[in-house]
Amino acid sequence: MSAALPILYSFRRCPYAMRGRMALKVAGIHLEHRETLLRDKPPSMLEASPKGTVPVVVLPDGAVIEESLDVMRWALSQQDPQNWLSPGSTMFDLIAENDGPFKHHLDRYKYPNRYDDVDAIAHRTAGRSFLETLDQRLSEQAQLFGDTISLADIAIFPFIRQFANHDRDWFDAQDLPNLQTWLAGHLESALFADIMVKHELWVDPAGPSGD
Ligand SMILES: N[C@@H](CCC(=O)N[C@@H](CS)C(=O)NCC(=O)O)C(=O)O
Repeated sequence: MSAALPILYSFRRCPYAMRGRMALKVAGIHLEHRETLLRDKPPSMLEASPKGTVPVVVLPDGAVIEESLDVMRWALSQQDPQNWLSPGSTMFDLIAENDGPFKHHLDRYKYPNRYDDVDAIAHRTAGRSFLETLDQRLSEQAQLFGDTISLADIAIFPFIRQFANHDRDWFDAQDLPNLQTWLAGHLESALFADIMVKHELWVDPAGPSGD
């Protein structure tokens, strides 16, 4: 009989799920991948985690991990072969800036129609100041916390990818050479290619799925 595996509920294009998947992958965690649709979440995922965001990990003992940074920390606590945790807690201030103010501007830059009275370009300008902060750090070192990859790089780059992709010509025209090189390196990595492999949609035996 094979041992039960952790279950991952995920959505391919979600940047929070991407960071979780990369940490799970680098830690070598074997798991059951359940690909979801955000507009049609599986009942068993909502039962485990009623707040309804991905990623969610359900461990064989029933414990539920429902925040992407907690998924990363859990995976790396099992095994951290590339020392992603080595910079320590200092990483979390920069990640909080990404997940808070930068994500706020990213959403309003990308989807101004979802909000009242929003000027997308003003939010692009505001978001750019975080890009400058990162570019400055990367002028002195190859990655955000030294010359090797840490949890912070992996936690942050999926959001910079989204910001860049919204208007690639604009992003490429900015004077942010260190950030552009850093982003390109992560997008070209084998790890990113691995976690972007397409999965069939998971059909929940526990309930109706589809329209
Ligand atoms: N704080 C959460 C945020 C996760 C999150 O917001 N994920 C989005 C997708 S990128 C989601 O699941 N949204 C729910 C929905 O759109 O219904 C985390 O870090 O895991």
